[in-house]
Amino acid sequence: MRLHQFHPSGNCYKVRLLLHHLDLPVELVDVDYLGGETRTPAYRKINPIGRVPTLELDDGTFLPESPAILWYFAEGTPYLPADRLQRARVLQWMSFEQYDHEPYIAVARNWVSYAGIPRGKEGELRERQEKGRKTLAVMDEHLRTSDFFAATYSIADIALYAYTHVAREGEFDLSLYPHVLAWLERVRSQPRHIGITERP
Ligand SMILES: N[C@@H](CCC(=O)N[C@@H](CS)C(=O)NCC(=O)O)C(=O)O
Repeated sequence: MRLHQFHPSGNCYKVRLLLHHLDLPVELVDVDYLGGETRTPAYRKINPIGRVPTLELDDGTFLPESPAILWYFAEGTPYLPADRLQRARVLQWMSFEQYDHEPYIAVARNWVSYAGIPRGKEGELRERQEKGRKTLAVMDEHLRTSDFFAATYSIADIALYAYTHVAREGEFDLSLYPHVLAWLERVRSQPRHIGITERP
């Protein structure tokens, strides 16, 4: 099994974190996304949208999109609850992550700390940061009365942790969200947790 990935990407880290929890070995294939490798015809053959991560199964099947990869591995494990409503809760927060979190918090981080702010997009960066702050406030309110996003630690927490714990790299002040900070610690204290820079 191989994971085509860019190591600093939170989307790729989500998958590495779950695989490490599950003690499933994976070969990491580094893709130079900042250098344009995801846009090459060869890469688009394995992922038509041209993004990382892409999972390559042993039979040569490719599965793109971090939520799909997380779901694939979490089935039948404690990281995806069996209860019907709780599964829907996991999907609810994973959808939130893709629509209300990643486009603001991950993109701000990428522009500020990795790729550079595209020319003329300084105003757009401020707008994305404003929307990201609203997202963090929604998370903080949920975590005021809940330890995790569903009833127990799940792939919803893994998906949301990936870019939240490095949100400072996108100029977000996490000290404004005390319940988020406490949840980050709860996630870090889970068995077999690994950090974003570690290579399992
Ligand atoms: N919805 C996708 C988003 C993946 C994504 O945006 N990956 C970025 C790196 S973090 C990428 O490959 N970007 C390449 C590009 O846009 O050209 C997922 O969750 O896997």
